[in-house]
Amino acid sequence: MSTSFAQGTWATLASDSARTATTSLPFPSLVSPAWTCSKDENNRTITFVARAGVAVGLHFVYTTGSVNEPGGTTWKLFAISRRTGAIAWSLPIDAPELESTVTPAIDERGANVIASGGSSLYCVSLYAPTLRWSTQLDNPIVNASPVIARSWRGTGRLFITDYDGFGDAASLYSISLDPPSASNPHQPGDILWAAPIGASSGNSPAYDANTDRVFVAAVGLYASNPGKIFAFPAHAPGDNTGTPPVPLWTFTNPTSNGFFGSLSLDASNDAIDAATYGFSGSTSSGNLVRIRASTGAQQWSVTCNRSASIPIRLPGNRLALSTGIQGFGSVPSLQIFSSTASSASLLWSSHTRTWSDSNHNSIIDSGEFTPAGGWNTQPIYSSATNQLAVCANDNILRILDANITSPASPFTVVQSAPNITGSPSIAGSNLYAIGTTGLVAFGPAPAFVDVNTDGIFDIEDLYAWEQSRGSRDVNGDGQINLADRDLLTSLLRANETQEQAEGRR
Ligand SMILES: [Ca+2]
Ligand SMILES: [Ca+2]
Ligand SMILES: [Ca+2]
Repeated sequence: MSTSFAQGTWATLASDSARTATTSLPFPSLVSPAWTCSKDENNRTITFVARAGVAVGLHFVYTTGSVNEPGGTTWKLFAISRRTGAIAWSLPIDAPELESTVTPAIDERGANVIASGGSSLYCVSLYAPTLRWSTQLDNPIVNASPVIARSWRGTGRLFITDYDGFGDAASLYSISLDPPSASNPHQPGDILWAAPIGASSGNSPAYDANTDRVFVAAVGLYASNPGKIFAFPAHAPGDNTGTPPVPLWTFTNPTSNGFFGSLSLDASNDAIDAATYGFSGSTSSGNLVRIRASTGAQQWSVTCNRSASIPIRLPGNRLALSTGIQGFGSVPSLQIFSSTASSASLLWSSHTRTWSDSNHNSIIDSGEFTPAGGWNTQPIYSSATNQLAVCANDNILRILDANITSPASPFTVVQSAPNITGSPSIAGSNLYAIGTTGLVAFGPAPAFVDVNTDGIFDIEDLYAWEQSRGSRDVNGDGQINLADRDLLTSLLRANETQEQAEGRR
């Protein structure tokens, strides 16, 4: 087999449909990037969305960005070669609204990637710039990433929320993914239903395949009213009639704060964790809740620094939460909480642990502490090394020792990389993140495709494929078909782009 499958993938925001933001793999060395992608196929500079995340397939990194072309600014979904950092292909999309930071989602079964721009979703082949479908929602998609729902219970579905941050007209959408069949009258991309969820901004849904439930948080009816969390059945009798299902349960936040982010699901412990963003009140304006996934019953609520980031489960009944903003009485901070079945408490905050009051005014001023985290960045936990990778507003990605068990536990930076702005993704031995100079990759380049097994990757591999010689299952799905040829062609294009770029230097 010519293709290595140890290279791994990162399919969606926070890694998986439960939004665990956890990897079983160690982080790579951050000493120097393997490559930085900053130019498109025409050597024009790409502007990526600074705080966005990226999806990673076996061969390509998927993310959106803009390019200044002679006719104006064009937004595109880019597929970037994991081996070389060169653009393999791109596809135009609508411009995102409100500097939306959306992470694309990979549907492995359908071999597609789903991106968003404006009010539209775009479903594109993983291997070539082939648009499978696009669907327009009622409102723009802002900071919300889709979740792919696949289980034995029915056909594939995608769930996404649209934006109405301070009104009451946002919805959770159920969208069909699979081709029509005897039991499925819908075309891929059809909206099956749109369930009203009030005000919504940045609320990425999560999915549990065992119970076939979709969970989504929301801002609340208006910004000064409590946030909500809803559970919906992913497949319901009314799906073919366009009637949205009634929520299985609705949780109402005990404070007046709303949820502006996603939630994490721990199905084995029947738990959902989510944090709110409170607009006033220093570093204690938000709250972190744990509720039962089965009933929506609250287990506990604890005060936290404001956040739209997803809480991360750590060993020893602890949670990590990226919080805060520089200003408005808040500061960027990584917070660690400890919990029991019925209560939780703040154990540690990076801003207080690293604070030195150098001007002796008893106020935590900018520059007196080490920033780690922030309300709009998503850290990753590595269970292999017990470390957290977290970005901050100083554009430094830090890997921290997560062995934080008491207020006295040190703030230990194991390694760091400068000029990183976006939420990191881990795939195999690689870490990818958007930075100030482009998309950056760390770790060794993944294995290359070698159809004719001569030890190099070039046009001869395409000739071999056309002549039915060699290892032709390029995408490793067990079948040999045009998807393999598409992928091979895209990989060759990225190789050529790379060689041209090197020739220009
Ligand atoms: Ca001070
Ligand atoms: Ca070859
Ligand atoms: Ca194949």
